[in-house]
Amino acid sequence: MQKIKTIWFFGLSGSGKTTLSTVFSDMIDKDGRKSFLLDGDVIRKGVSNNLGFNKNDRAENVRRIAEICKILITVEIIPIVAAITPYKSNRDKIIEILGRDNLTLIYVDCSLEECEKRDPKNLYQKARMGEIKNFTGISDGFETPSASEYNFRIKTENKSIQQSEIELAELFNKL
Ligand code: GGZ
Repeated sequence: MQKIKTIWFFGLSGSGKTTLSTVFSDMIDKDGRKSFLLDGDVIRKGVSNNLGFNKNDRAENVRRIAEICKILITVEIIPIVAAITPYKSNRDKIIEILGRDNLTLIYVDCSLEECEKRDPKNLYQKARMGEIKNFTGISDGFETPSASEYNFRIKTENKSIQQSEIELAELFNKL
């Protein structure tokens, strides 16, 4: 991996973004380079703690993350993002901010059914009961990307974390 690019993992809640982005960040660090992980869930507890989950707030959240990536790149730290980034307009915005050539978009592909089965934080269950509003996949949309919208797709359904790690290692070597 020569040029410093942002690596942006996107997909449904529970698809595996946090797990894969953490593994990827470790691979970069073991390679002797510096990375910084920006996880939507964490960002929303600080930088974006005044934002909710309506369309405008999601757009603003994604914009802020992209701007942080831009700053990290100036100090030669590889930004690794894990954020749902649900709409095409969100993906277009990060391309506008960072530039297509400075960005590797990785779609973490897992069906809603499987994500809901995993439900590690019981968020889907709460969303089904109406306790969480605008929940992606349940009461808010996720626009499935066309192939031209991402550089790589990792399917996590029916796969162990170890299998996905092997795919990530292959991907790492291509970057
Ligand atoms: C989606 C929600 C919601 C709603 C709370 N919709 O899987 P998680 O728990 O750990 O990560 C999700 C995170 C979503 O933040 P992002 O910054 O990735 O979203 S976006 O890119 O759309 O701005 C989820 C949790 O917050 N969460 N409420 N209503 N996810």
